Amino acid sequence: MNEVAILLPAFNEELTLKDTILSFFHEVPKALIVVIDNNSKDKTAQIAKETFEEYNINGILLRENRQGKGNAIRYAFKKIDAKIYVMADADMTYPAFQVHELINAIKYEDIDMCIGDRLSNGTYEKENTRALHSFGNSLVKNLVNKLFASNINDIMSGYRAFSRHFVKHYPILVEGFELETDMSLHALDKRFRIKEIPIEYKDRPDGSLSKLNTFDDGFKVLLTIFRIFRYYRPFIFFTILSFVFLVLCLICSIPVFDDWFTHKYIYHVPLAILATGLGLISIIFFSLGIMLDSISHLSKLEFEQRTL
Ligand SMILES: Nc1nc2c(ncn2[C@@H]2O[C@H](COP(=O)(O)OP(=O)(O)O)[C@@H](O)[C@H]2O)c(=O)[nH]1
Ligand SMILES: [Mg+2]
Repeated sequence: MNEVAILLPAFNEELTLKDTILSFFHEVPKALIVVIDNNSKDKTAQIAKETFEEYNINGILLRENRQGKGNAIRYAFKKIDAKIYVMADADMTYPAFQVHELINAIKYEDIDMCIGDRLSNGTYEKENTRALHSFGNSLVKNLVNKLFASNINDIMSGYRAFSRHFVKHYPILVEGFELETDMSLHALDKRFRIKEIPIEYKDRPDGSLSKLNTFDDGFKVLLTIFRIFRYYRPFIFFTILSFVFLVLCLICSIPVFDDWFTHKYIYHVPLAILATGLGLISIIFFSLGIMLDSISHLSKLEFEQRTL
């Protein structure tokens, strides 16, 4: 089995793929380097093959038809056997020279997921000019840290190392760029051992474009927040909904109660019916919260037993 596999998802990265492969090859010559191509329209696949041949690199080119980084990594996680996995971008933004720090955390400290943290030493803010992107990042980060009582700096970093244990027990259900957040959530929720190491981040070289669209992904951030609550904290989510409907119910019932106490008769019949409906919805949401909370508890229990 390979000691280390370096996974490079690549979608139209002809400008930077070769340099990225070589930079990692230079640091860890024995590692298996895996490029996962996803219907690239440029020479990405060809460049991967040629670079492997030219430098006699222990490399594999995987192809995944379903578009998205999540799909690409999912395929690689299933297909590739290694003791330690590293994931990085194929765009020369992450420092290959720091890969040893990530690998050593997995190897010697029994860490399951080591995150290369772009935010702690300020290089990301300096290099990355997309302000909205940083805003979305910190919104989700703060929420996650509150909900999981954790202290992760860079929840969306694409530079990480994983233990085999993590890789083989991580069901990837996301298709695209939600991947990194999902990894962090899964690791926190299932209480894997996490460590962060500050890394240097460089913006893409001129001419190379990010595959991330700020507007689309801003919307995805909102979806992510919604999903976090729904899947990981259903009790809070449904209790909040239940509370909203309870408040509406109480507001609608004020005139109804007023009628009853002053006239011993109810004149606001439609309002009384509305209040009843709102009250029932509130109860339904609350019950749902309790039920889904039990289900999420059971799934955690089952996961713990399965991964003992
Ligand atoms: N296989 C595959 N890789 C992708 C896809 N989208 C992005 N990537 C790769 O994932 C990495 C991260 O994407 P990037 O555009 O750099 O995102 P950013 O670092 O957040 O700006 C890069 O190496 C991309 O080539 C995709 O649909 N399929
Ligand atoms: Mg990138």
